[in-house]
Amino acid sequence: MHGHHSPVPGDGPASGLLDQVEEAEAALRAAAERGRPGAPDGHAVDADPQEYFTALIEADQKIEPRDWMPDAYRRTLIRQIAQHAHSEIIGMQPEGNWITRAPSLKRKAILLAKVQDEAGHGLYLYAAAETLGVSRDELVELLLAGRQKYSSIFNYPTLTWADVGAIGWLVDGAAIVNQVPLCRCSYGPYARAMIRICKEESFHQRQGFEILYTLAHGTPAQRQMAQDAVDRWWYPSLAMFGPPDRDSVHSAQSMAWKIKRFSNDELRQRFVDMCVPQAEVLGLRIPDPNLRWNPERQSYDFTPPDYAELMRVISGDGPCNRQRMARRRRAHTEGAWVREAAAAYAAKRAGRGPAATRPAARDGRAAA
Ligand code: FAQ
Repeated sequence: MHGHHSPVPGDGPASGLLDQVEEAEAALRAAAERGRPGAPDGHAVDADPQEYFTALIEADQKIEPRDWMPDAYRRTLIRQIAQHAHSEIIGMQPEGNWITRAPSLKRKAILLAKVQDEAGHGLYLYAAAETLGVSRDELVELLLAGRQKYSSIFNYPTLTWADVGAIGWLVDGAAIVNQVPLCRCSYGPYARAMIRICKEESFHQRQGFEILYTLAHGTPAQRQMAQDAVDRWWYPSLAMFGPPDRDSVHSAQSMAWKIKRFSNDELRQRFVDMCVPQAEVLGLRIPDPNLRWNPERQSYDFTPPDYAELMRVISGDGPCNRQRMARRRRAHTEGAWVREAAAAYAAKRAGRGPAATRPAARDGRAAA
């Protein structure tokens, strides 16, 4: 119908977005081959560092860990990447809640794989943040002390099996719409991590869509369960994109630095436009009486989420904030022996010389 994203299930609801990930990957390679401005040998020796940084950004080159960067750029990236990493780790909880109760062995295996992917995304992101000069331990401490955030969305409860479908379709859908442009982020390690994450997220969205499709075409009770889940997850998913542009404190600077490529409201609109035709395929209703196609804007008009609620949830007062943090603290304490054992193992391997350490370092197990 309208829009470029095919809603046909076999084609995958996010296939248009996957093409954009491929393009971003090609752009990353092209930037590396092009070389850096004014520096045929890869070094700009006499340039003013601030000017050179700006020139790199303007030329759509990537900033790499070895490069000089303004302190505020570094701090912004640490804030955003850490928040993103924490979201992946905390985000394992709402779905983890259903691993033991998934309706079949197949569903259980798929959900288990998805939740494991999220742990992996957290690790790529912590590793990207570490290239900015902080350690994963410090970031975890900041989260546990309540001094860094994670996404508001993971403070909502998963009441039924259909919620696992709604999370995949809507929450992962929102995550991809937000994250595909981050594949073009100016900071190299973050952009590269996002490419891999987005490819995996598109599978996540597909599995959620498929769960909802199955329920929506099942018994009346299953259909009702699917609709109820969509009714509860729609507005919290819209709120994931952050405050409206007029209240977004970081957007202007982050866009100037090409960390963000689109504003919160632009991405929210894109998400709505992607979901409407997909909801039609699902046969489920988006719970917004004001949702309608606007031919002038070539987009859907919609009711925005309750931003006062978003602010309450962000500041710690959502339905599950306390439970999520308590469980994360407990898991951290109970996991201390695993970290100690991994560190002892890595030290032992390191003691055996480079030939022995190489395989362990390569598959990442040494980085406890
Ligand atoms: N929740 O000035 P802005 C996933 C904060 S997807 C909590 O607009 P910015 C995958 C914001 O940090 C979820 N806090 O900020 C998955 C700032 O506070 P600060 C994770 C929010 O950074 C799926 C303040 O409000 N995705 O995990 C939220 O320019 C299923 C002012 O806001 C990412 O993190 C919110 N919704 O734009 C896993 C993507 N919105 O830091 C498991 C990367 C805003 O000054 C299962 N991040 N805040 O104290 C971003 O794209 C951006 O950081 C935004 C916010 C768009 C989230």
